[in-house]
Amino acid sequence: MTDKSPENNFPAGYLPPEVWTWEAGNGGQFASINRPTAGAQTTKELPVGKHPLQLYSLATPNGQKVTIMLEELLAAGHTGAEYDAWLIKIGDGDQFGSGFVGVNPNSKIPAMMDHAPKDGGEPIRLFESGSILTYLAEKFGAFLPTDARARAEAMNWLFWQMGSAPFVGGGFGHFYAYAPIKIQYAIDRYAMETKRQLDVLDRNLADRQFVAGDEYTIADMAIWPWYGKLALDQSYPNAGTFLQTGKYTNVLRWAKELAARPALKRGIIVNKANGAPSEQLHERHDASDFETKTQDKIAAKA
Ligand SMILES: N[C@@H](CCC(=O)N[C@@H](CS)C(=O)NCC(=O)O)C(=O)O
Repeated sequence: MTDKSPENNFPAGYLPPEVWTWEAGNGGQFASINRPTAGAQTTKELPVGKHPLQLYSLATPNGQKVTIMLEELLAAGHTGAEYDAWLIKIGDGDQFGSGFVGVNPNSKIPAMMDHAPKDGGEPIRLFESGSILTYLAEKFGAFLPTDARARAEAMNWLFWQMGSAPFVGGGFGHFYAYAPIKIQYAIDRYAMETKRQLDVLDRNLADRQFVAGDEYTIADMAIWPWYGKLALDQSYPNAGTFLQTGKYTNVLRWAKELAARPALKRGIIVNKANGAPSEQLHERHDASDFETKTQDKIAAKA
């Protein structure tokens, strides 16, 4: 790779070497927990609770999608969706333990095991939030229309989210909020793309109640933790003002409607390990845990 004006690069004078080499921490916050190789870094088995579904996760937007779905399934009467949710502290490197890598070779939350698959066979491993949502929707016959047209539209928006959100999280969020230095080029590039995506969603929601039509589906559950929270200014400090998210009135209307759902409210605090103590349920093993095991309740008992 050649560059005619290395003084214009950042840092000034930087030229990519012939061969890139890794130095611990050279990707800033979050990259410091990662490295350019895959596989287990420690030997550590995963706990297994009493329920058929075992979730290993953290309440980031990707994790919240799945706990929203599980709570919606339970609220709709699908008792087979009972689950144990175990906390995976990605800042501490839990995702590189051998047990976790066995469930997700990509070392990212969320990951899940189904110990009671429909065919009665061996447990099934699940990773990638979109795959988990689709698996659950098919297993329980819920939140994914069976009509081919409606189903196609739900899948369109589910895959839209999976493909688009990395530009929001890994692009805009990273460079605006987390990078150790503010780089205008990067912030401009990803702010524009994030606003473009919000506009895509806003236009789509102009004449529909939910993202895929008049049914609440896994596409809504996947999109809300990313774009709903961003519109409601619950994602990155000051990002609502910076991106003027209040202008996306259809997204806001939809985001508020979903935020009022009791199952969504429960889902987003499962495996949450930051923020207000009353909104942190580190592990979830029973429906009653919401009443007794949030961090404020645990502190009050101590
Ligand atoms: N496409 C994946 C993305 C999962 C993902 O990026 N998870 C992040 C947290 S939101 C993670 O586990 N990061 C840990 C790491 O990068 O080491 C999905 O949707 O499941």
